[in-house]
Amino acid sequence: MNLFKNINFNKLKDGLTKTRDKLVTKINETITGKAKLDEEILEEVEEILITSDIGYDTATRIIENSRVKLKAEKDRSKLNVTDVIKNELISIVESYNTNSEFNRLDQYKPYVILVVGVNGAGKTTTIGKLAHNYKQAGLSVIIGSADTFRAAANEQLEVWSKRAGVEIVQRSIGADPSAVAFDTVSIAKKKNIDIVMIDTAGRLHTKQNLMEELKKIKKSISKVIDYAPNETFLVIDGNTGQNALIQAEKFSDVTDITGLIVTKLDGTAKGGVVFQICSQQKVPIKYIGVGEGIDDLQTFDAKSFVDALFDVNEVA
Ligand SMILES: Nc1nc2c(ncn2[C@@H]2O[C@H](COP(=O)(O)OP(=O)(O)OP(=O)(O)O)[C@@H](O)[C@H]2O)c(=O)[nH]1
Ligand SMILES: [Mg+2]
Repeated sequence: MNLFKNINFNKLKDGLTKTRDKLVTKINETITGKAKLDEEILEEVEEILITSDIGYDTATRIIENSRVKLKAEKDRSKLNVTDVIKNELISIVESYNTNSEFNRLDQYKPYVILVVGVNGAGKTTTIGKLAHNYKQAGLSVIIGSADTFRAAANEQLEVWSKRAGVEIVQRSIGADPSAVAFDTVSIAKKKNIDIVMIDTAGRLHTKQNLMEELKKIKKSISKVIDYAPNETFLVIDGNTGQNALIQAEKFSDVTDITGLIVTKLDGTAKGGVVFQICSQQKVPIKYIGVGEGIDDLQTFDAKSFVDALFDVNEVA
């Protein structure tokens, strides 16, 4: 499912400024003005990659592959060396980030998306942004507030539903989240709505009972429509760095995660974690959040992401 391709290069580039400073600017400083790109420099670059949340294994692999490629080439100019590293980064993201489920929307109506993640990761905001994008793409959308723990959660989702101009289903605080999910999907089925999104309460991946509750929500959805949910998106805060990987693992243990959404890539210097996630998770990153606004959700695309990260020119 890839109904909209929302990539605003300058916005992405702007958002990645801190990560760029940590990663690309340092690499540039290391390789600029060096007469010979020897082993020592490659090791320095490796060090920069490791300390930029790319992770040890992934950084080592990037350098190994770059070394092999550079050996075969005579051109050791700064531009070429940067290109080799860039291409390695792109291929890491691309090889693990195959979007295989295009155009399934015709087959499944409603198409049901469950959104999960730890507290404050950006689930509700992301649902609002997604609702807006789907609506713009001409689809009918309904969102269900299965975060029944806090009164503010309902209000927040309601604000987003108004912004996006989509219907919302909610119940009072303390209601069973599974019941809200059940209701939302039932209404969608009755009204022939295209997309259903279910917002869930933030849950720590270490709290077993809350994690178990996800199974219950999922089960209640499939009682209404046996094929649903079509997707379970895990929302991860880009600031969490290494912990993002643990979250992805733990959530995958209790439910089948079909896609990742990495938020708050604006304003963090830890954006390098995206490469680590791509190389260690079997689940693709679908979207990235680069701001709090309704238009600040972008389709995740390997080449645009790396190009934006390495583009050191002033944003026009
Ligand atoms: N800068 C920035 N802020 C974001 C982004 N996505 C979400 N936020 C902010 O992060 C905060 C938490 O977002 P929510 O959507 O409430 O997160 P949540 O996962 O629903 O939180 P809980 O329901 O409490 O678990 C809000 O202040 C959002 O505006 C993003 O991509 N960039
Ligand atoms: Mg929320």
